[in-house]
Amino acid sequence: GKRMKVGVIFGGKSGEHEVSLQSAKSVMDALDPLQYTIVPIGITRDGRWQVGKGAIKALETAKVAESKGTTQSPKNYINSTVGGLTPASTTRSVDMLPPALVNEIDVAIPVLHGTYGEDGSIQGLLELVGVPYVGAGILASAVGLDKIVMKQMFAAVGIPQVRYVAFTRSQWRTNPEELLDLVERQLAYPCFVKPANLGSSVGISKVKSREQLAEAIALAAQYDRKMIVEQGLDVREIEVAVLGNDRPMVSVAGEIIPSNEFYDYEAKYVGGHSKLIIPAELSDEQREKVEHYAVAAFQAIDCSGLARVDFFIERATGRVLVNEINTMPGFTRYSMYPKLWEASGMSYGKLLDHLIQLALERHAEREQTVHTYEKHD
Ligand code: G1L
Repeated sequence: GKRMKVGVIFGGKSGEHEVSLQSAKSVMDALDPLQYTIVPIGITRDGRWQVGKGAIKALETAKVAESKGTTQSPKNYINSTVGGLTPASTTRSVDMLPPALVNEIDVAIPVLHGTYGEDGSIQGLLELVGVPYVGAGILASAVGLDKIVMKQMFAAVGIPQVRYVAFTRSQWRTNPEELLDLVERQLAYPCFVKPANLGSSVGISKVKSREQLAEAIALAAQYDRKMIVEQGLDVREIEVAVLGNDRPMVSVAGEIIPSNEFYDYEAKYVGGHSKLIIPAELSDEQREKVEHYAVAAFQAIDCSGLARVDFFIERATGRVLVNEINTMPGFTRYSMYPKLWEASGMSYGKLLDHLIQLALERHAEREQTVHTYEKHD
């Protein structure tokens, strides 16, 4: 048959531009050229679309030019803006999208971090233009990026989690002392302070006193409107990969042995020396709980395609707690998610085949839904 045209969307404005490029390259390298024609679709740091062969080069050289202090505009860009950097009149229309995205591709693979990639924005755009895409939809993407809403969804279906206190920047500013009292009533030191949103670990602190707590909240408040303080526990960190739509499969579990005091930004994205142990050593009972709660978490946020579900196992009690669900996990060949499937017998290339199939199935399922209302007689 004819080769399927796969648009790989990558880059974007947020902090993890490089991570996106690395994952996108991994994906494009692994897609079987006999089955797929790849259409690279880049978003530059300043929010312009960059389509076709030159896209990856242009995004890389744009960085070099930037650091030299020159603003070199790439040759084949389509002058539209994803962010709010140019006047709305020139940017906020659907016909400013790259024609390839709308007319050419059969399926899209969004490989984007943060603001555009995993908060549901790019998914919304793809829904609007009617292009099937890999991974979670708008709702699950948005919920998966908001730690507070995520925890509320998990709590609603009885998934065990660590104790936490959630609040807004404005609550903090209005009465800091009252908030510190509240946290100290609910939790014990050490605890973790985190912005509710960010996909990465920026603005996260581990605190051991009221003074540190206040400082950490002030820091987190710079990164988000909403924040969370979580009970620190002595835990093992276990992760599993979930793959599917309505009847998702769960991979073997992996364990992360962190290199630093906690799994921070450095360890997570800049190489780091955290070790992965696959399969993780778990009791049968723990393994069953991990598998059960992984699917429960996936379904609680109405996820589709894929997600990595991260667990804590409390050393003192052996209790299994869900930490978070990540709808856009690291996705190079060496990332936990693909490695977990590799260990479960599915190669990186086959995993991509599977994800593309799931994208098409989800799209077909959506098209079966009636979107109009007619009076029945
Ligand atoms: F290929 C998938 F499944 F669609 C896919 C694409 C991208 C899975 C995971 C990711 N991950 C990311 O894009 C990232 C948030 C790690 C930035 Cl590279």
